[in-house]
Amino acid sequence: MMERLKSDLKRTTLIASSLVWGCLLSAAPLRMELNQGWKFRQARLSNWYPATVPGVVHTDLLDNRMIEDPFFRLNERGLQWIDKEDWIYETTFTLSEEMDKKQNINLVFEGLDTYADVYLNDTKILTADNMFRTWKTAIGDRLKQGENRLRVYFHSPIKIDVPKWDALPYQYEASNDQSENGGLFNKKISVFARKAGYHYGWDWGPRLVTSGIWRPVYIEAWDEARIQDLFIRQKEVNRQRAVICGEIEIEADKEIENARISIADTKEGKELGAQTVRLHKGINKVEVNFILKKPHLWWSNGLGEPYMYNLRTDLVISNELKDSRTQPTGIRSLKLVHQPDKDGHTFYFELNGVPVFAKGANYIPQDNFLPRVTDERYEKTILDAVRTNMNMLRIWGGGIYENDIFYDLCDRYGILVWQDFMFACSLYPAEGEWLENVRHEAIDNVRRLRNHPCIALWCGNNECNDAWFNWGWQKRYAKQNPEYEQRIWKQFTDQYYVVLPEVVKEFAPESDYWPSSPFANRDGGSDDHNGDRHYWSVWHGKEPIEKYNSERSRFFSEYGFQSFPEFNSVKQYAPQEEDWDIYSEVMMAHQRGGEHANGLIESYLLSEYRKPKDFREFLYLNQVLQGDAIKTAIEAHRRDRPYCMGSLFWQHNDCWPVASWASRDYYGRWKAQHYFAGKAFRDLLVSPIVEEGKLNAYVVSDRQSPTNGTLTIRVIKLTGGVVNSFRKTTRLKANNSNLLFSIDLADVLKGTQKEDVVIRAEWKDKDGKCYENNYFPVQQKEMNYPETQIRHSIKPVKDGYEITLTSCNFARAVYLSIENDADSFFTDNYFDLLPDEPVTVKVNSSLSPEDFEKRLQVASYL
Ligand code: BMA
Repeated sequence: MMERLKSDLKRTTLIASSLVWGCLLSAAPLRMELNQGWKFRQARLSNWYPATVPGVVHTDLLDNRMIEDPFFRLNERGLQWIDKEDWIYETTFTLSEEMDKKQNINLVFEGLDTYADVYLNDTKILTADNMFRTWKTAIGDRLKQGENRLRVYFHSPIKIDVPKWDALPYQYEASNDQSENGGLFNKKISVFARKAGYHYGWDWGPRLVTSGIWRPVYIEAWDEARIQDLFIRQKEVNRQRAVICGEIEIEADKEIENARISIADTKEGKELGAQTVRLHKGINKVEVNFILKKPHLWWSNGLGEPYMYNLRTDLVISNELKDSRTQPTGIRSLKLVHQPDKDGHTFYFELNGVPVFAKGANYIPQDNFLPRVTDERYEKTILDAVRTNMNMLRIWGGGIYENDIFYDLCDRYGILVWQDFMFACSLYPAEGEWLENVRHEAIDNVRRLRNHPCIALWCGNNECNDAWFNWGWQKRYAKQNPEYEQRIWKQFTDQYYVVLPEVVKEFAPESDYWPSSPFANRDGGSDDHNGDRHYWSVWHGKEPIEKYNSERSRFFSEYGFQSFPEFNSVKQYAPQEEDWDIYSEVMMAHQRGGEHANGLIESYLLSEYRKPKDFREFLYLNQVLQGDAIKTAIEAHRRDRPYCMGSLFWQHNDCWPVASWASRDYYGRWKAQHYFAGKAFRDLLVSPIVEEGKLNAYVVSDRQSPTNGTLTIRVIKLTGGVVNSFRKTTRLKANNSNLLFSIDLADVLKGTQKEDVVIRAEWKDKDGKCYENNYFPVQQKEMNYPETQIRHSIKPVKDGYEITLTSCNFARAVYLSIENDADSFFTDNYFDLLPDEPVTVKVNSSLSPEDFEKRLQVASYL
């Protein structure tokens, strides 16, 4: 699958040309990857070592056994010297004869992290200072016959930026920069570098400030003319037609009389439009307009097929195919609806005219060492969103503009992307050269991503606006010196209200721009009637979990709750028995919220559950607690539609093994939360809750048409037997939160103690598809869970086993694991067993039946 995906996306040169034109054409642009023969060294020392490109210095040191695994136990601490050194990377290359003959030869770095001087045959050809930009330079007249030497000198980002900090009379806020862990005391210098913020540490991440050629580097060579850029602009899209303008940039090295540029749909094998133009030397902008009648629309996960067109653009000169580019794209209209209504302003996404309730999570980079994230890891990350019924991921501003593959996968699987620009929880020196650098970064990335149908929004930053108004930043500067306050605020407005929106408007005019997340109004903090909201009163604000039920927002773009990874994962980074305590030195090094965060977990846990008996049980219960919390929030947000139209929890993933708000740990293992979220995000949600003494049951439908079915409510004794039951057959309104049942809890319970029952709500579609949910009328520690015995039978099936479990009494949060086999994946886990109602789950495993039986462990909460 990945191979196919990759080849779909490659710029089609010779192969495509030969298919279309029946012969191989030597005129096409050529490309040579420079990923071989690299070596590296510490600039002031002399020994060279083999290097991997793309890569970063930390992983090269690791591969050469010069450092220990940075993620293991306390190793991060001993590696802080690396970012204070300069590093040199070097390779040699020889151009093929064919390439050598071309008129135009460029060297392209898709990413340099970060302060780099590039030398070709000892001449400096490039100076780079932004890891988010693409760096390209013409090298034709600097090439030698035979072997050429390419050298990249990386300056220490610390040595470059500390003097900038020292020179200022004021400091830029950077609340998550762990300068003290890097030995820099209070010098928070991350704001000066256009480099991923999380490299400098975050409240879930280590401080490992990398350097390196982190994305592909290659040489491209061409003659006469070539396609330089391509924008499939969707000017108007509806079910009847799509008005498309292909905006193509052709670079020519001379005047060319007759150049034909055409766009074809390769799936249909049909030309859609063409233009013949005269090309001038330099960049030529050409438009190819066409209309697609009754277009096959692109839909997000859950709403329909994410259909992708394959559009091929050909450049033909004198009957010769000069260049060809295939651009997969989805045709859709997608906009942010932000309009006044009786409560404030709406905030929702409308896809092809349909209001979409956004279900999903916030996404951070998958590793501190970005180039080692494989395509398989990317695919699993996106599929884990699809499998849990998400339709949106927010790429958060303290990381990176993701690799193409991320967006390709989101296109393919129907995951909408909320794209932050890379600024988070900080203030920046946004003026002069620095701001111009940002403008180029924005242009590079908006251009690169604008053909992806998944992109739903460009957002200025993460939390910078709220921090200014609500975290006391503005007041702090005003008190220090009003001139500082004014200067920084002007920089802020220039960046987020002028430069970034200008770039979006110019390069992706149909896309929406939102100044910050969260954001309500200019000149103020976020609120719950307008815009999006980051809700952290549960967790950071220590409010009880049930507060999720009453807090409102038009769109929750963040909320979250922490847990530790499961025991099998903990053993990978903290394998020694002395580590197995949440306050051990090693576990604390992998808890960046510090003792405060551990304290929060403990106090929430003890207010909901009874005290765990040991470390392992603590990890298990912490995960169930996190799952309960996020389930509560998602259900509340969905019940509140259409007032609320989005629920993105914090966070989908981790960048190293750590206690965090993540739903899946660094190794990709699902926490209880991910299972719970998957159920709470299904297209129908049945959600029972006691409100003002009444048991209410809502059925929330994200479907586009009404649904017929039956709601059943059962009050089930924990020891078996039904106390009371209700049934209602009805028609559910489409795209709506439907309150279907509301009866006094006392009448429902018929005198049975709350502690002795579980309330089971089920919705069954007319065609039999079932949705269920359990509701507990009191807190978990108050429940009278009876002792029970969980029986299971195991059946071998393809790629693993099927396990059927039954329990004579109710069993809460049944947890299945395989001792010392962390990679088995259970299709369901941490689920409840109703008395005598079997549940079957599948697990992938290559263990023998005997081994599997022996190592399978079944636990539940008592
Ligand atoms: C949010 C994020 C992150 C942070 C998280 C947890 O506000 O934007 O900056 O990691 O909270 O504190």
